Amino acid sequence: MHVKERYEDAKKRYEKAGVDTDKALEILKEIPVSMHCWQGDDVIGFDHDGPLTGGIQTTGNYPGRARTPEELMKDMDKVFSLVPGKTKLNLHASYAIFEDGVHADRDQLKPEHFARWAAFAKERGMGIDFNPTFFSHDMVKDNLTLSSPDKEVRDFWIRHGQACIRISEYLANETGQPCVMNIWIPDGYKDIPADRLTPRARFKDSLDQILSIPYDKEKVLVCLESKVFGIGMESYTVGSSEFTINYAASRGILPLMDNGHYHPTEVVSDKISAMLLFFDKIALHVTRPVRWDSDHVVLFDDETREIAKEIVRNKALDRVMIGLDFFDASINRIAAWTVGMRSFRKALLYALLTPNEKLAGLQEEGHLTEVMMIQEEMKTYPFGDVWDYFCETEGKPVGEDWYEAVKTYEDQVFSARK
Ligand code: RNT
Ligand code: ZN
Repeated sequence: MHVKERYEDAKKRYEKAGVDTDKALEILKEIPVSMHCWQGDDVIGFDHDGPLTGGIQTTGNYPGRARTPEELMKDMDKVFSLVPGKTKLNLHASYAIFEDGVHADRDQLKPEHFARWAAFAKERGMGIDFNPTFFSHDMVKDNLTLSSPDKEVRDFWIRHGQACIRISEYLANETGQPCVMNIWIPDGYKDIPADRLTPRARFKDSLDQILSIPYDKEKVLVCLESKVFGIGMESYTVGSSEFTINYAASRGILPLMDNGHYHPTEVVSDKISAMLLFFDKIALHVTRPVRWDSDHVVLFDDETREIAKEIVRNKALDRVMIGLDFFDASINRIAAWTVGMRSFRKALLYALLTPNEKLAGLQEEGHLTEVMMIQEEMKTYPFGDVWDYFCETEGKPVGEDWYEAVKTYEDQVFSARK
């Protein structure tokens, strides 16, 4: 049976369950998902030679890592050709492009250092999200940046944060789409600290200084990402969940939740509704923690589906800024990106194909047996037929066909990168 015929059959089955598949697909293709540039080069960037620091780690040594802006852009284009739906580009400050070799330090970065990225996104009709890079730099002293006791260190990173707001506004102006600018700092201590308050007070003050410069709040959506621990910062992080939520709420910025940044049995899917009651907008880093914040490739798994359901059924598609954040260096990086992007889009489709209102109504009336029964039965509905049809109508490969393109690319392009 052809993709279209399979779709027509599936559509009838979903109709009986109270789900309009055509409408679901219309919504699905417009949901922006931000693709992080850093999967392509193991979070290294172009502005330094040193290693990845800040308590995050890539493991693996698969051939083909992008080493230049040209290689990274080319790799991303390959991914874009395999991934259906609306995509945004997520950049880190460390991916600045210095023309004619004129280097600028992090606190001296200017919009011009991102002009080629702006042009790249514009040509593809994409928006750009942005991140200051508070790691992999020698001004990170003793794992501290904005919370450091050393004023020189703090001031350097405050200037970096301010520079990034200006760059974010420039990117928003260039692309005509708001720029989500996420602040994450690694700051923390390996062992039990003697003072948990003072570093947090300094972090708070540093953030206030970053946000004190004028910027257009419609165009730049500043976020703050929390984290429970990092490698080498196991006992304490300055930017804990409580710090971040309270800071964001009191300053009118967005909290960002990364689902690798909580205690192992905590789930972000359960937090979204609570946050939506108090924030106009929130942001997510969707990742896959395996035993720790390992940043494995996002899959179409239970928690990913549950996160997507919370966004869809709470009618929060324009209030939750979705970005992916993973970096696996042990497998083909184009495939890693493609699987992650396709998986999250699948999760969104799964949520859109769930009879959400009917289920909520049953819950309200106390029919909890039926809620469980329907949720289980929906799992074996012909979801794959709708997904395949979506890929086909978007002009993207159906099923595992995309992997052929990745293999050809690996043979032709990666083999020359040794
Ligand atoms: C680190 C945070 C952060 C980074 C990226 C590269 O634990 O998740 O978001 O992964 O900024
Ligand atoms: Zn993150």
